[in-house]
This record gives sequence, C-alpha cells and structure tokens, in this order.
Amino acid sequence: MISTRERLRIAVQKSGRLSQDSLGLLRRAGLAFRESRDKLFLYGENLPVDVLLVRDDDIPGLLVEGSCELGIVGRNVLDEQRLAAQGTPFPGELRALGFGQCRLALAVPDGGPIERIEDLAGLRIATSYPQLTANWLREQAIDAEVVVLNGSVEIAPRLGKAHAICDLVSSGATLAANQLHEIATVLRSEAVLVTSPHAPAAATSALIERFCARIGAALSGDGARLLMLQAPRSALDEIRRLLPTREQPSVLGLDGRPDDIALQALCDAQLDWQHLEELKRLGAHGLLVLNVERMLA
Ligand code: PRT
Ligand code: ZN
Repeated sequence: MISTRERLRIAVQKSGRLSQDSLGLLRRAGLAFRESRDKLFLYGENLPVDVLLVRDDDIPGLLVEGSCELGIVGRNVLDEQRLAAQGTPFPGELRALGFGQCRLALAVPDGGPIERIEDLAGLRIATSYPQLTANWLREQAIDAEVVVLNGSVEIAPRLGKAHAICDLVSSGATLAANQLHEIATVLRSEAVLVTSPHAPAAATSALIERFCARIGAALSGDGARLLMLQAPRSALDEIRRLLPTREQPSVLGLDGRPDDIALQALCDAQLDWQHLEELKRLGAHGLLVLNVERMLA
C-alpha cells in the first residue's frame, strides 16, 4: 500500500477550455480515475497519481505552496503570474501539450487611427493580462497606459474605456464581431505541463519521471498513423518516396511470392486519401491505416 505522501498530485482545470483535453491526455497516458464525492479530486486507480480539479488561475499557486507537484495550465496564465511573482520561486514549463492553442494579441478598432504599434504611445490598452502587456510594451519601448479588466475586454474600446485591447484570440471571431483587428502578437500560448519550483523527494522524483515519460509517449503518438500494405517489389522505391514517413519503413518478403513485399510504415498525420489512391495506382493492396495511440522509443 502506498502512503499518501508517496502519491503525486497534478492540478488540472476543473471546468473550462482545457479540462477535457487535459483529462483526455492523462487517460491516454494510461491513468484510470475514481471521482471523489465532492468532485474536487480524481483518485488514480492504477498509478499513485491523483488529480486536483481547480480554477486554472489557482494552478501555479498550488505548485508554489507545495499542494501539487505538477499542473496543466495555459502558458498565458503561467507567464502572467510568473512576472507578478517578481523572481520568487515559480513553477517551470516542462513541455507544451499541443492543445488550448491561442495567442495574446494587441487589437485595435477597425478603420480607426491606430495602424501600427508605435501609434499606441500615450494611449490606453485594456487587458486581463497587465503583466504580459506591460512587459511587451517595455520591450517595444512604447509608453502606453495599461487598464486592467477582468472580463469582456473586447467591448472596452466601444465603451470608451480604452483605445486598444490585449486579449486572447483563437479563431478571431470575437475580435471580428467587435470590429477589432490584430496588430501584434504578444505571446503564443497553449496548454503546458508545469512542475513545482521545489525539489521533490527521491520517491516522488522517480514517479514524476515515470509519469512524464508516459505523457511523452501519449503525445508522440498524436497524429501518427501506422500504414500496412502489400505491393509489387518493383514499386518499393516509388512508395518510399511518396510516403510522409517518420522513419524508414520495415519491408518484409512474402513466402512463395518473390515479386511482392509487405511494408509497414510509421507516417505523419499528413497521410491522406491522396496518398492511399496513389499507392493503389502503384499496385499496393491490402492497405491498412491505424491511428497510433502511444509510442515508446
Ligand atoms: O474558470 P476558470 O478560471 O478555470 O477558467 P477561465 O474562464 O479563466 O478560462 P477558460 O476556460 O476560458 O480558458 C482556459 C485557457 O484556455 C486559457 O487560459 C487559454 O490558455 C486557453 N484558451 C485557448 C483560451 C482561448 N483559446 C480563447 N479563445 N482562453 C480564452 N479564450 C477566449 C478569449 O479570452 C476571447 O474572449 O475566447 C475569446 C476569443 O476566442 P475567438 O475564437 O473568438 O478568437
Ligand atoms: Zn481562469
């Protein structure tokens, strides 16, 4: 029986844009969970890893205070809070996770007088990310005022509260609906795996390593496809040139059919219908395409 101190805790957004993908990734990394009655915890059933379900803004702080060893949070939240922490020990980014992509962008009213970032000098910029915005303005040597708003930032220019905004954008639909357009990107963001600023105990450290290896394996499978087929040996070179492979395909001879081969290739997500039609044209048959769930090097 493993004591609670030897269990790892990972903080994940309870309900929001990152929740489903975060839990989906943990499941693909092989974790199975049982929910606590108060729905604040997911207890790991097959690994000593528990999930704490919280608001995303609380995640870096939970790691700082030592309540969790790992977390999944948007880089935008992590970097904003890191700047506010002014050099005190703060969680670090272990790796990007490939979901929750967005950008923190400077946007201004369509058809207005602001066209370039230099035009922002002396103006007011509304944002929920005052640290990142002020830091970027400093880097660009632009002297503008930052106004903190915690919601509906996109309507600030229409309300006369600010001349421009600095907000998260993914599709751009919200900006367009509010007659705003981007003039600069302040930060490219996505969900990231973060680690505590405190050195873990040896047992925890081994568990973190094991857990991160599992996450890595689940992520490296993302988008990869395993292609299997049989084809005339004479078409092999052309097939090799055609395929978007990650490594050299394996080629096997077939019993009693010296002119044919069986091929197995690990391909990128680009492998599409056109590739398959082209393979058929080259004489390939028995084509099988499988989504790869995880890979271990
Ligand atoms: O309740 P809790 O505090 O946990 O959640 P929250 O409301 O603070 O966060 P949530 O769930 O909205 O977002 C969590 C994280 O998702 C963010 O910190 C980002 O890292 C990431 N993310 C990805 C986004 C977006 N895309 C996004 N488009 N977060 C917010 N938006 C908002 C944006 O603020 C704007 O209002 O969506 C609107 C713009 O979207 P488009 O598609 O119209 O451009
Ligand atoms: Zn939040």
